[in-house]
Amino acid sequence: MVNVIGLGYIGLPTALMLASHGVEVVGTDYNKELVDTLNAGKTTFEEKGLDELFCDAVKGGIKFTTEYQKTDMYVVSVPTPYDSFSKKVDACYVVAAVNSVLDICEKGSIVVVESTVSPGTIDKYVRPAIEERGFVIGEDIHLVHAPERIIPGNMVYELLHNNRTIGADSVEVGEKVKEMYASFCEGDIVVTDIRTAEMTKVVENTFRAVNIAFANELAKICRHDDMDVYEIIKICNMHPRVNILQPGPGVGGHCISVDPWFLVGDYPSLTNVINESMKINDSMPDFVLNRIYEIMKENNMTDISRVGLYGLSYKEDVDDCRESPTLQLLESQSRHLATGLKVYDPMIAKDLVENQYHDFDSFLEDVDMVVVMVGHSEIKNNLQKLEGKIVLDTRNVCGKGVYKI
Ligand code: SAJ
Repeated sequence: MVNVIGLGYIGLPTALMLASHGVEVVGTDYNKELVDTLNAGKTTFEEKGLDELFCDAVKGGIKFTTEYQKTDMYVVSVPTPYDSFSKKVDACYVVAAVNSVLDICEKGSIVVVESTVSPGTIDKYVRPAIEERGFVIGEDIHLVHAPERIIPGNMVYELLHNNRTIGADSVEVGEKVKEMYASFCEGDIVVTDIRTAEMTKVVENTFRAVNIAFANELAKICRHDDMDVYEIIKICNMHPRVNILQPGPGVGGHCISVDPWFLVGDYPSLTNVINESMKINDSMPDFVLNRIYEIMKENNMTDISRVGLYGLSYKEDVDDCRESPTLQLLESQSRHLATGLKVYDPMIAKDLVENQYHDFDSFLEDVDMVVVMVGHSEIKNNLQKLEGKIVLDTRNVCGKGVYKI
């Protein structure tokens, strides 16, 4: 039996995937409300294919509970928040989960940490916590780090098809964990050591962050001299060795906007490119806010409450708002003591911010200018609704003839 600890964005799909491929799974989360929702037959977030996977997992006998289970295999997928001041990862939830496993596990159990951690976290925080309890690692308990790689918006497909990395102290234990993941994973599974696995995960996300920052910097250069950044990127990408990403209103989500800071926090004097890249990405919401003011001026608009932000989530077709550029922009606006921007997102049912609408048409009625912050399918399929509005399209989904970043 596998006990998956933490049923959030990664733990839940992983538990469901295992259970729908013949593995006996119990999912544990300390949030009773979340467990009750799952036991009532409902999933807890929007994700393509998740509901179907949930049905298969229920047929496969998955159970959800707040209790840790006595077994020999644990997968820990709890959050790893980072301290925005020190830029360091906070491993407290991982350590707490491992401690709870130690309270109950069988001798020789394997604990697989899936949560993203900064390189060295397992050695610095997890091993000492285990040893302090008198357990001998490698005998009483085995430690493994198997960082997840799935992208929100295409999680189910990527869980099945992405290659995976497993970091373990011994090859035998690594191979045992590989066997578990191979129950559903059709990609290659590489077994390496823990430190390398920790580093690869953070490096992958840092690679993407730096490349997005490059696109964002190009957007700023092009804006400065009124050049079309999208046309330039399109032509550059026709070169066989160039593949530039897309500029946007900022970088959100709990991965790419966070993980590279772990490296900056740990190696401050060695991370110039990464540090500058993160600063460029973080500057984008303010850059968009300035664009809004510029465009309002150009159009003799004075009332900011006639401007609407389309999209609150951190990217298209997901309902996850963590570190979202729209939230960052609103925060920056309120720091400048200006408020009044209207907001609408078809994926967000809850009231999260002031002046939030839940119906596209009423939102459009109340604004003269629409700022596309997220390119949800809804807007891509309803571009005609924007006719007659001033449009600032930060995602390049509205075609030509509108303002861009
Ligand atoms: N973004 C841009 N321009 C681009 C691509 C993305 O501005 O060209 C923005 C998005 O709008 C979003 C942010 O960057 O705000 C991040 O989105 P994303 O789709 O690039 O990535 P995430 O954060 O959803 O998922 C990433 C993935 N990592 C990599 O591709 C290296 C995923 O595989 C990881 O599993 C995930 O982080 C994670 O959990 O670490």
